[in-house]
Amino acid sequence: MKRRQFIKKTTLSSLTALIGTEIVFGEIMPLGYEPLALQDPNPFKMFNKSKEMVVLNNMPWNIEAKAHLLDEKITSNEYMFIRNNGKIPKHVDAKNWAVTFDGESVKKPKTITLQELKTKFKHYTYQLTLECGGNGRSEFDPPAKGNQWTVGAVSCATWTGVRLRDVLKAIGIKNDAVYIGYHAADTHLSGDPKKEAISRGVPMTKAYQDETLLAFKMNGKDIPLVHGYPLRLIAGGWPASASGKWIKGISVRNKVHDGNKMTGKAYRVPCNPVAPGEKVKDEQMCIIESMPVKSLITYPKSGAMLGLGEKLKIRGHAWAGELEVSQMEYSIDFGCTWNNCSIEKPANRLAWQHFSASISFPKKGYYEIWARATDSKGISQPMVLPCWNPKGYLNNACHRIAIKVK
Ligand SMILES: Nc1nc2c(c(=O)[nH]1)N[C@H]1C(S)=C(S)[C@@H](COP(=O)(O)O)O[C@H]1N2
Ligand SMILES: [Mo]
Repeated sequence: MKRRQFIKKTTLSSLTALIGTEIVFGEIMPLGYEPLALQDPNPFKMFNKSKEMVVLNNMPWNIEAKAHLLDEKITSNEYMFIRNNGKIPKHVDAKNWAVTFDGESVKKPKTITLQELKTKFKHYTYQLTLECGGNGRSEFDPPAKGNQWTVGAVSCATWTGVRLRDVLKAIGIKNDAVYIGYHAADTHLSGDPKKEAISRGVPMTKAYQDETLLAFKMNGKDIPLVHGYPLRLIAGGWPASASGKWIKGISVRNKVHDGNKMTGKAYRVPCNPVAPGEKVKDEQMCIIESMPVKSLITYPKSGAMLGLGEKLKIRGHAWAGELEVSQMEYSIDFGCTWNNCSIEKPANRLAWQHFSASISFPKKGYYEIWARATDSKGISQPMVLPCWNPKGYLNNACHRIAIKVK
């Protein structure tokens, strides 16, 4: 009979370190056995997230914030939502990381190391709003499949990197270039190495904007692994799915990029509005580009109480894709009348803007505060879910909080 194989001493000591205490009887643990303590990862610890964040899915990891957690002017990692389509890359070798530029519209394919990107190109820093196209999906009726995001799949952090435009110029792009598509190091949930978890992109006009970055820093530090370390594409104001994490390649295409999640119903909405629940042919779906105007009350938390005669100072953020927010209003009478909030200018193009207002309430009782932003083209947020679509994208209905005056 073959002897039962026991764990190696070195493996045991690394397991001990991971668990943080002695594994009693560890030497007689079977070879290859993974202790339960390591099979049930604590996502908050693993990703350095606040315990108040809400896990929507663990395969892949999808985690959202609550409105009041997004109160900071610049979102810190602790409160930044996580959206993954596949498995997070396990072995990231930042020292030898490189990006391959290819596709029909590059003059000659070329690979540039991360080190070269950092040393040969000028660095830029911007605050950039990233909102998942599916933020607000939980309100769709009939419901839409996918992560049931409420309001917390949005962030605005500071990103530092090089302009994609500068790098593309150095590579040499043909005149027929139409779109760029990214390729990333995460793996497809099926485990099939030939399939990409996601490979989206943007038209050349967006790729060439000042704020479109190949970023290597978030809030002044290395990007956390789950948010794209060591290199991430950032295309602020567009559905965050265009901002590829763990970038290994950029294809410059002579047609609209057709990578995974660019076609069919993914990140596309009916070109013309349809009735709720209606079936839509793929040919009648259009790619989501700039995100619609939206806002979020981040203080106080819904359910706050105050005494009669006290003034309530509310605050939050508003954003409008590639446009600016030009007006911000609130209502305490279910949308009958609206009052202006004060709204700050964005720190830079594509950054969210901060609003505040001081509110008095006429008598004791229950109130709701509704917030409504208007963009620079005069388009306002709708009060109820607009434009139903099969996959539940672009819900920019007004955010509301409940208040009790005692
Ligand atoms: N490589 C890669 N990039 C990706 C994704 C992904 O699954 N893999 N998800 C996209 C989607 S759908 C969103 S909403 C954002 C989420 O970014 P975050 O997790 O850093 O908040 O990343 C985008 N970039
Ligand atoms: Mo997303």
